[in-house]
Amino acid sequence: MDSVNVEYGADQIQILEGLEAVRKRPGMYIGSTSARGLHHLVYEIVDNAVDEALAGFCTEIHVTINNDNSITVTDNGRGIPVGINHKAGIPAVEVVFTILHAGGKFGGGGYKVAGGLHGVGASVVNALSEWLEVTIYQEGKVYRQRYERGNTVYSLKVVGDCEPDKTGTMVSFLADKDVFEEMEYDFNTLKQRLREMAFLTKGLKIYLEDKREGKEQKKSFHYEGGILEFVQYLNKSKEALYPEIIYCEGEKDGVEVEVAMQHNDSYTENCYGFVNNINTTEGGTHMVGFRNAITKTFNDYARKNKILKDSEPNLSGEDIREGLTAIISVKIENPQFESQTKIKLGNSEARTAVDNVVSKQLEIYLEQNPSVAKAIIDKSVLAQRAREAARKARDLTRRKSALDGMSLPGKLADCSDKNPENCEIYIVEGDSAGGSAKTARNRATQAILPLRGKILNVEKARLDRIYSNAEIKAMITAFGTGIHEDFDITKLRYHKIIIMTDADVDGAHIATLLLTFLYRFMPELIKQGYVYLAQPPLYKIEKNRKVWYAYDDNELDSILKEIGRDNNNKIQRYKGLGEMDAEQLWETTMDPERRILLKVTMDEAAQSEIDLTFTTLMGDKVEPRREFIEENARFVKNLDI
Ligand code: TTJ
Repeated sequence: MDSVNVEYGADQIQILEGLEAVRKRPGMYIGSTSARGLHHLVYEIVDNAVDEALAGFCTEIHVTINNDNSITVTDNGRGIPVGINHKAGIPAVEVVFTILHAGGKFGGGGYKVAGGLHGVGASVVNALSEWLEVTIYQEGKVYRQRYERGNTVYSLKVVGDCEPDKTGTMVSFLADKDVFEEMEYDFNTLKQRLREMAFLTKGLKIYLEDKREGKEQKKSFHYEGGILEFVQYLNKSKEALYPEIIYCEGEKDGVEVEVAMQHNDSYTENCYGFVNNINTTEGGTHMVGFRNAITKTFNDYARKNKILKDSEPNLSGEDIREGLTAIISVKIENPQFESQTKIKLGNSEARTAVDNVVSKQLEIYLEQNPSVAKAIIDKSVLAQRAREAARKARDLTRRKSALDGMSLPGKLADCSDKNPENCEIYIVEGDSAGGSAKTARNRATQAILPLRGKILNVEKARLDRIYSNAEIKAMITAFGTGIHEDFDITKLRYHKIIIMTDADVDGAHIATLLLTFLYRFMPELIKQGYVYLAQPPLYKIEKNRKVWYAYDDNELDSILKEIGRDNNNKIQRYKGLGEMDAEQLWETTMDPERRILLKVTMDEAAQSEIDLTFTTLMGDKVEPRREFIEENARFVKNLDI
C-alpha cells in the first residue's frame, strides 16, 4: 500500500466515526426519529437543490416518493463537483455525503442554510439511510456512488454517457428502519413544505410525485410572483382590504430583503419570517426590523396627513398589524440563530436592513396610494379602540378576581384533586351532555365545563368581544393560565383539556371553533400537548345482552362480521352525546382505561398552513372552504370525530 492510500484509509476512519455519531444520536441532528425527523431527511436533500436554484443555476426540482418508500430528488443544476477535493483527498461529492458538517461550501456563491433543524448536511441523511445513491450528470458523463448506512459501497465511478449539455444531481435514499419509528411519508406534509419552498424561490419549478401503489398522485409548484403570490395564497379565503399586494425588495449590508404584505378584514395577524428559506417560528431581528418599520411609517404618514390628530396617541404596532398577512424573507450569508430551537434570528444587521428597505419603500408606496393608506389607518384606529375596550374589560376581571379570590365559573364542576398533573377538564357541548358527564365523571380528577351552543368564532370577532364572551371567560378562568400578556402556563390547572362534542357535523364545527380559540389565544397549550379530542362512539350494538361499541363504520362492520349479521342484533346510531346515559358515557368516552383520546398536535414547520386551515374553515368564503375540504378530506375526517 502506498502512502497516499494509507492517508486515504485514515481519512475514512475519521469519516466513519463522524457518521457513527449521527447514527448513535440521530435526534441531535434531525430533531427526532418520529415522522417529523423522517420528513426532515427529504427537506435536507431538497435544501441542497434549492441552494443551487438560489445561486441561479437550477430551475427544476423533482421529488418522488417511490413504491419502496425510498425518495428520489433530482435537480438540473450544475451537479455536485466530482473532482478530488484536495483537503480530503476524495471527490467533492463524497465529501458532501460522508463528512459531517461539510455543508457543501466550495467557495461558490449562493447561500448555504447554516441553521435550523435542517441544514445539517447531506451526510446526515446518508448516515441515517439503509442505502443512498447519488448520480451526477456532467460534461457528457454519468457518475454514480452508493453508500449503505453511510459507508461507501463503491467509489465514485462513471456509469454511462449523457447529452453533453445535460447537468444535474439525482439523489435516492431509503431511510433506515432501524433508526426511524415511523417510515410512512405523508404526501400532504411534503406538499406543504415544497409549496412554501416554491413561493420563497420565485420562478423555481418543484414537482412532487407519489408513486406508492394505491396512493399515486402528483403536484407541482411554480410561482413567478414568489412571496407576492404567497400572500395572495394565504389571503385567498379572506376579504382583502385593498386589491394590491404591497411589495418591497432591496439589499443592505449583505442582507437581501424581500417583503410582501396585504391586510384583510379579519382581526388576526399572520406575519411569517424566513431566513434562507427557513421559517423562523420564533421571529428574531428581521421581524423586529419589519415591525419597527411599519409602526413608524404608518404613524408618520397618519400624522403628516392629519388622519391622526396631535392630541391623539400613536397607533400601536399591534393595531397596525391587525388583519395583516405578510411574508418577510431575508437571505443572509451567516445567519446566527438564538435559542435552543435555532429558529430565532440574531443578526443585528438583519434588523437594520429590513427596517431600512421597508421604511423607504413603504413611505413612497403610501404617498402614491393614499386610499390604501387611509383604509389601513382607519382599520388600525378601530383596532386601537377595541384594544382599549378589551384592556378595560380585562382589568375589570383582573380586579374582580383579585377581590373575590379567583372565583371559578359557576358552570364548572371542578375536581377535588389539586395536582394539575392528575387533573383533566372536559369541555362539553350542551347542557344535557354536560349533565350526563357530571354524573359519569370521576370527581377526584375529572372536571366538567359545559358550554352552551355554538361558541364565538374568534376569527371573526375583535378582542373586546372575545374577552367579554361568557363561554370564553369561563374557559380562561377554569384553565387558570390567564390570557394575552398574563398567560402563564405554569398556572394551568389541568394537564388534559379534553374537547368532547357530538360525533356529527355540528360537533366537528364546535370542536373546530374551540381549537381555533386555543390555537389563536393559547397556542402553548397545543404545543405542549395538553389538548385532546374525546372520541365518542358512533354505534352501540347489542346482542344476547352483550354490548359492543363502534367508533366508525369500519369498526361496526368488523364487529358485525364477528358476531354474525342477524335479526338479534340491535344497532343504535348515536346522534349525540345526549343520547347516552351517564354510565354509557363513562364506559365509552370518559373512562381513562377504555376511552380513546386524540392528542391535538401541530407541525410548527407548517405554521402558515395551519393558519390557513383555520381561516379557511372558519372564514366567510364558501368556495375556498369547499375546495379545502375536498383537498384535505383526511384532516376534516380527523375533526369529524
Ligand atoms: C456547488 O458549486 C459548484 C457547482 O455545484 C454546486 C453544487 O453543489 N450544486 C448542487 C448540489 N446542485 N445540486 C446539488 C445537490 C442536489 C441534491 C438533490 C442533493 C445534494 C446533496 C446536492
